[in-house]
Amino acid sequence: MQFDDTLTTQVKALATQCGFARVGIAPVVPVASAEPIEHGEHMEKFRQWLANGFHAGMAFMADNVDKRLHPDKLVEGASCVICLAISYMRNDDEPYESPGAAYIARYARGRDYHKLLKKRAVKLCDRIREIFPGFVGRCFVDTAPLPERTLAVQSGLGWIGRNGMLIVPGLGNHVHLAEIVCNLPLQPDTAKPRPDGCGDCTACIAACPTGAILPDKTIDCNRCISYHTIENRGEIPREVQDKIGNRVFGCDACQSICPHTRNAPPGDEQLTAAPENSALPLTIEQIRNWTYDDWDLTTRGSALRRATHEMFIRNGRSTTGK
Ligand code: B12
Repeated sequence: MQFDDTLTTQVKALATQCGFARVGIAPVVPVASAEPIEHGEHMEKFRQWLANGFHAGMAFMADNVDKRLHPDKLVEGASCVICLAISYMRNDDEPYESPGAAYIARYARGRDYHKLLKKRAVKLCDRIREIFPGFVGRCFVDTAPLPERTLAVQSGLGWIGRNGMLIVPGLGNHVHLAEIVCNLPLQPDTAKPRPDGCGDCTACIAACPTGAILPDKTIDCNRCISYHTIENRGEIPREVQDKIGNRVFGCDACQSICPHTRNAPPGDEQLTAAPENSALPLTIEQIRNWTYDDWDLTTRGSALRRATHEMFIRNGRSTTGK
């Protein structure tokens, strides 16, 4: 394919204008086989992760494996993936650490990132169409069978940290990702993959309360507090409950400890702003006694809505309160 350098520069400038903190271009060729980055590493790890049952109860992770390894199958005629990132870094942890407080993962304290990133990505598509009328593309945030972290690495946005997170130089790992799989002749950023900045640091592995981080930078969800509080619809195993502390939705332990996060600047203002009806921070006692209407109001416009009312009550009862 003949790449268009001028268009590549224009699209990247538009992405910044639409509110994305970082933008990179990944090739759309199957993540399983593209050169020159070790795409095979992703494919092998992903298959092994599933085979070992590390996806726990998330059966959907085993669906559409073919698409997940071949993003070009999501959009006919696609030639590249525009990878986008926004930071949700925040420093308002104090109220969540006081005695009796219910800990909510940082990403879920602000506005629902799915909606905000999608809105900005759709706006970006509209702007692109103005300069390239034949543009065909689809926007994705989190929910599609797309290997978002792998694509982000392949677009030069950052590297996969030992905690499994995409770490973006200058932003850290409190970063959300979005993608536009499209037909533009954009120059991929594969020539400048980010070097692994973790070095010998294993702080995240030591910080994980349940030992869920595996040596190959993937997570055993059977042990992950984030999985159990957000995705697991059944019982939380006793050994996880014993280590859950005051977490009622998600976990930030492996991110907070990361040296690349400690000095990260505050995240996007709109993304970190509280949704209209947010009642956060709450106490564990309040969560344990949450009515359906309390849940319905507080989770509106927030990623918290991924956990049902019943799950919040269960999570509140599973905490050790500390
Ligand atoms: C399922 C899921 C979960 C599950 C499982 C998490 C996991 N680590 O697998 C649970 C519910 C536990 C979860 C938790 C969280 N999640 Co989540 N989750 C996802 C989802 C939907 C799929 C992830 C997935 O495919 N997992 C399977 C594993 C095997 O794949 P992987 O983690 O991507 O790892 C691959 C890469 O690392 C790659 N790789 C490794 N080394 C290398 C090297 C090279 C050179 C290359 C090319 C590739 C490569 O190979 C691995 C195997 O395929 C993605 C969105 C998406 N569609 O991708 C969001 C996503 C990963 N989650 C996100 C977030 C924010 C979180 C939490 C921080 C929320 C919280 N505070 O509780 C935690 C973080 C836990 C952690 N340390 O990973 C963000 C992460 C952004 C980032 N900076 O990395 C994503 C991308 C959503 C988004 N659009 O912003 N999540």
